Amino acid sequence: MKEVLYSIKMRSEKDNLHISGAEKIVFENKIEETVHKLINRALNHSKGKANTINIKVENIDNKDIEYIPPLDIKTVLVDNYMKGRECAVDVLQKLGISSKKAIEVVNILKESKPMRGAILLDINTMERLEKDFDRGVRVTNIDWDNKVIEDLNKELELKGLQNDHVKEALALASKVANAPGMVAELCWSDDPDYTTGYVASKTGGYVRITNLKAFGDCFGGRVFCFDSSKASVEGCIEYLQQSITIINKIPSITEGIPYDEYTKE
Ligand code: WAQ
Ligand code: MG
Repeated sequence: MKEVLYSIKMRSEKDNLHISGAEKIVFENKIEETVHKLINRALNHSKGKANTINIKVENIDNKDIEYIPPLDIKTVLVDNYMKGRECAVDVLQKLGISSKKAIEVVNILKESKPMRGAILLDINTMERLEKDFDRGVRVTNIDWDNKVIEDLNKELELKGLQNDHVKEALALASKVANAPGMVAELCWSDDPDYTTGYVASKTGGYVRITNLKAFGDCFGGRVFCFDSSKASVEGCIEYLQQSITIINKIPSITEGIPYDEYTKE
């Protein structure tokens, strides 16, 4: 008999402001350890100590799980966040978004308010499509397969990328890129001590950009660029918020390249 898996969702707040969240899928014998780690994360966060922590543990039906591979990882090295944002515009343009719209996508994230979910943007009209602008769309039910986690850790360690941000963001971005109608995702963290962000897409992979915001800045977020002519927005939101996805392969990881070399590619 197959072992039952559990989805664990954590979100924490301080005075109604989002501090941190997490999505995990684990076997029963890992529930306690995982919940313990997530509570510690919420209580010892660079954005402040949470005063409300919500944890939800639900068992999931194995037959509902979709297994997908991760996006491949590239890293572009930039000297400062201004260059990084220029680079993000370039990557978005490579994915077929016009330069005017690509600049607007970066500006939308720059000007966004703290949210626990992501902005869902119609790349044709540049309108936001979330039902609740304060919350955004929250991607749930996503994690790495228990069977690949050890090899993944080794591979990331080898490339100097072994941290929770990378693992969690790559899993999330791989699911987002697989959503119907999705063109690209732009992200940088709201954690003041984490300045690396990325542009991810099914065709371009997971392109990390080493600096997308100033150190100490606690504004960040995600913009999902969606093409409303390719899929229904309801279907896309349903996929992101309801479907259960497990990443069951190891990504290929390319050595970091300086921005001026990347633009020649
Ligand atoms: N669904 C939708 N949006 C989310 C989710 C989610 N499950 N989790 C976080 N967000 C949004 C929310 O607005 C957060 O405030 C924002 O993203 C940033 O989340 O390769 O750590 O967890 O080195 O702070 C990317 C680079 C790190 C990693 C991103 O984001 C690397 C990161 P954080
Ligand atoms: Mg954060």
